[in-house]
Amino acid sequence: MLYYFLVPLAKDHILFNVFRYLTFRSFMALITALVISLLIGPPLIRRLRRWQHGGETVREDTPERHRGKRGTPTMGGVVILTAILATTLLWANLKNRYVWVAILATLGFGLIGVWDDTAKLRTRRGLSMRVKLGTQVLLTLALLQIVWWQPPSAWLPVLAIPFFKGWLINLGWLWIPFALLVIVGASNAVNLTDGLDGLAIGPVIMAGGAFGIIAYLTGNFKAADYLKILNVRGAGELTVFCGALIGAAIGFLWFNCHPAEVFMGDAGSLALGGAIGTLAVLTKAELLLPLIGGLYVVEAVSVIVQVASFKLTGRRVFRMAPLHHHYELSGWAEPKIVVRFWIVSFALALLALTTLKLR
Ligand code: 57M
Repeated sequence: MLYYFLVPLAKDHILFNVFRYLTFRSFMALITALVISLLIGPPLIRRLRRWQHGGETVREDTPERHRGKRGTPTMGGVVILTAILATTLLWANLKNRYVWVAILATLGFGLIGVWDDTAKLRTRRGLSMRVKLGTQVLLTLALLQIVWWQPPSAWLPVLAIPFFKGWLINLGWLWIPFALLVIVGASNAVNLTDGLDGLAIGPVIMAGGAFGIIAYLTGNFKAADYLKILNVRGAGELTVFCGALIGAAIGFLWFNCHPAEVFMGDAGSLALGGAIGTLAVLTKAELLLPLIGGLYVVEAVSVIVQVASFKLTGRRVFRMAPLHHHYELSGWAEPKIVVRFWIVSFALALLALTTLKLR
């Protein structure tokens, strides 16, 4: 919004020219989202605690040390959503189609999460997997139409292979189900990971930073040409969205660090995963997502391996899945698990960025 109103003033006052710069607006978005989340966090958490009459219940089969978490309010994701959406509307160029796809993905997945969280609080069961997945698929297909048809973008179905400069695969219409899998998969992988204080939100900060850099480079013709990556005109504006994502995530971490005052709920985990998956698709970094969101992938794969092994052999591979519970039952303290998982996540995000040069 500020872009729309202030950039035209640069004709009379050169100072307003600064609002034209992506770097300035992205940095200001990070600061704005951080301040918003820190300011609205306390009153919202108090309201969630009051409304939830003692917060989340903890399942019987959850590791013993989670018993003390009973009563922690959930749906703290509303803090994250508010900070991201308000900040992006304030600092991004709202004539940019990709910004709207990112906003609608975050809001849409977040509303599905709110629906599931309120159902869980009311009935302790939540939405059925069929309803939850079905609404996610319909939302994602609707979003993909926005980028697929207006105008038809030649680069969209093309996948760039990391490490191999110039190796491109054109999926054609198959890109639609592929992009659907990326976005819905990312959303549910973050959801599975959100099982320890700060565990899911930390890697969001790293993913926001990595995708912010990738969006900036992908949207910059000279940089994309130099790095031999796909140039997506207009994708650079997603850097502002990534600034908001990072700021909101840091602000939420202030309340979600151990011992957590609030859980993000599906309202946060589905929204953040949907946002990260959408960023990967819009910046043509789909094949880098398994690195940038490496922790989420490992957590989801640990569940798949555990369930498959149990069904096929009757034996578990891990003490408990997702992987963070395995380390809990191995005696690791919660903060130790979280910080070590963050370190791995950070290293994987850095590795992903090096592939932009090592090609
Ligand atoms: C999402 N939710 C947390 C909180 C958060 C198929 C199976 C792998 C599904 C999986 C499952 O139920 N996943 C749901 C994980 C829950 O967190 C809530 O959910 C929101 C995220 N969607 O925002 O509202 C609990 O996690 C803890 N927590 C924190 N700090 C946080 O900041 O401590 C969350 C956020 C919270 C709190 O205790 O209540 C969760 O763990 O349910 N199931 C599991 O993950 C279960 N694993 C399991 O059953 N493994 C089996 C098979 C199925 C693979 C096996 O290993 O044999 C574990 N989770 C629970 N109980 N609750 C273990 C059993």
